[in-house]
Amino acid sequence: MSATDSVPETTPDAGEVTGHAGELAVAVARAHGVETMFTLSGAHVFPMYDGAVKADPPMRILDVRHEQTAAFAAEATGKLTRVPGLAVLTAGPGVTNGISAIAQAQFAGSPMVVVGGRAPQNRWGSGSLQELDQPPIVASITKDARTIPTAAEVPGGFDDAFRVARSSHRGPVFVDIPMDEFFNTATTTVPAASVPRGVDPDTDAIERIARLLADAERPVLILGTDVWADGAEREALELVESAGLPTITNGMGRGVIPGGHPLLVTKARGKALNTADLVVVVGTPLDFRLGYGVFGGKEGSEPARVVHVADSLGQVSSHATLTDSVSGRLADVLSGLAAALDRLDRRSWKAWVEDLQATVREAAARDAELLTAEADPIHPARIYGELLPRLADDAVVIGDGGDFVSFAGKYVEPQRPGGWLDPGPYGCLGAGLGSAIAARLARPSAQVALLLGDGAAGFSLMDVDTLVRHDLPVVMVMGNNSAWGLEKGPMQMIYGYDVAADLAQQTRYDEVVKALGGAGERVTDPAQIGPALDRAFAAGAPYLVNVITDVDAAYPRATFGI
Ligand SMILES: Cc1ncc(C[n+]2csc(CCOP(=O)(O)OP(=O)(O)O)c2C)c(N)n1
Ligand SMILES: [Mg+2]
Repeated sequence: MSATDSVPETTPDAGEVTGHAGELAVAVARAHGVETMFTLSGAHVFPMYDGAVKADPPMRILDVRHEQTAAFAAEATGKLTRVPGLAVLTAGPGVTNGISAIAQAQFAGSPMVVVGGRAPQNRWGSGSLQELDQPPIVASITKDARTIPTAAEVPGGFDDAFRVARSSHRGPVFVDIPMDEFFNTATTTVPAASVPRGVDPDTDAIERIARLLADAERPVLILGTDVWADGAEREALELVESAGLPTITNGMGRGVIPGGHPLLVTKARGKALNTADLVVVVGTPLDFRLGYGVFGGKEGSEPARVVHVADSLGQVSSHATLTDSVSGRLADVLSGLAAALDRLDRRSWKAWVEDLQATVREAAARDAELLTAEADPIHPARIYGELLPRLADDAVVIGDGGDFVSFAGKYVEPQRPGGWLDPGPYGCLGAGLGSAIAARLARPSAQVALLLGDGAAGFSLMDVDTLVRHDLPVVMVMGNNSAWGLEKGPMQMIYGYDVAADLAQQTRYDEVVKALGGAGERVTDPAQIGPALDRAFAAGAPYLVNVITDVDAAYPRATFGI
């Protein structure tokens, strides 16, 4: 885990400084723990570059080939390091190109600050280049979006932006600075950077929820992204182990309970959620990924009681029928629940846990068949059969694709939290290269494996150029079924035919990566996947393993997210 995972709660007040707005902005970002700005050049934001170059030590400038990559890299940095990522986007099209990633950060609760260039104030209304009023455009997909009107207000405005982005519930903040003021100089103070501590949870509610757990016969705990984002991963594991609670993880909650742990029952998810009598959901919304918060009631059981635990009041579900809820610092909620449960007499969950464990074993045996499939064309699951044994405990695994990434969600059970990046509930294709760039920087010595659908790759593959220019080795593993598979299957199901779902056959994306200065190969024989992955991990360069897969091996999907 990188040094940026631990940020001091406050940094000393840097005192009075004189500089142009870019220098002031960089000083504030650095005080908040930012190490890199992700950007694509535009004159409106030159002062940020000058500020980065002249800082002591200089701040890293990571320049990309599409602003979506800069913004996705900032989002992924926020997810991985829990320090807001910083994207610097030039005025107008630079900002609008970053919008999907900003929306994704809002949906996923990822802390990030996006700095936009802005046409000069002294010409506003005269039609200068890219004169776009940006805050109203991004207001609905950010926690805050505003123009900082003068250089002297930059330190305060930036500090606010970082504090808002990293306070619960986390998310993106947008600021822009008119060009004339960006180049202007001011003498001002750079405030001490403080990390918001979150809200104290209601201890009565914790006692009530502990009582519900103690009385439950078939409880299930679900741990989501905010368990990691809120720094509650240790307390979560302690609660699970001290109480013996069967647990399912999703999003960045994956790895909080390590893969193979006897209480991790994600592989028995259907049985667990269909027949539980109490489901306690922590740090993730009750959205389509969790059946909108309706559990139990199957196989002759009663509907389950549902408890929602969130990092902040606004995150507590308003649509689901909740038996109880609590909001606030998740570490305090989880340690409070462990302590309260310890004091209570509770039913034994032994038979329930053993039942789920038996289901996990059956599912694992079924998985093993596909993971070792010899099928020709290759079944996408076989790729994971080869990848899993090659992943180290601290690997960062990133998914950008449809069905191919759904298979990853099924088979990859990380050993540690903070190493799994999926797009989250916004589900935007194209985050792949930006996320991989961020992961390589945030975890310099870890494996970074980017799982790419052939369709998804089209959104960001040009940023292999960025990997090459900045010497960032990443292993890209492509499930190439020559189609938008996740759309082809459902369209067939609904209409009996499909259109707009096929891509060119077996495109040599590996040759594209080579042309950009990386390396790669195509694989058509299942026995060659493993050796190809070994070469990729040993390459020390951006490397694409382009595995040609069976388009008919669709992911067996129970929900389409509607
Ligand atoms: C930006 C964006 N456009 C379109 C979609 C709709 N979509 C979801 S999955 C998918 C297919 C992805 O194809 P590919 O990456 O090749 O993965 P496969 O399903 O074939 O494994 C599409 C088009 C989306 N989620 N995001
Ligand atoms: Mg595909």
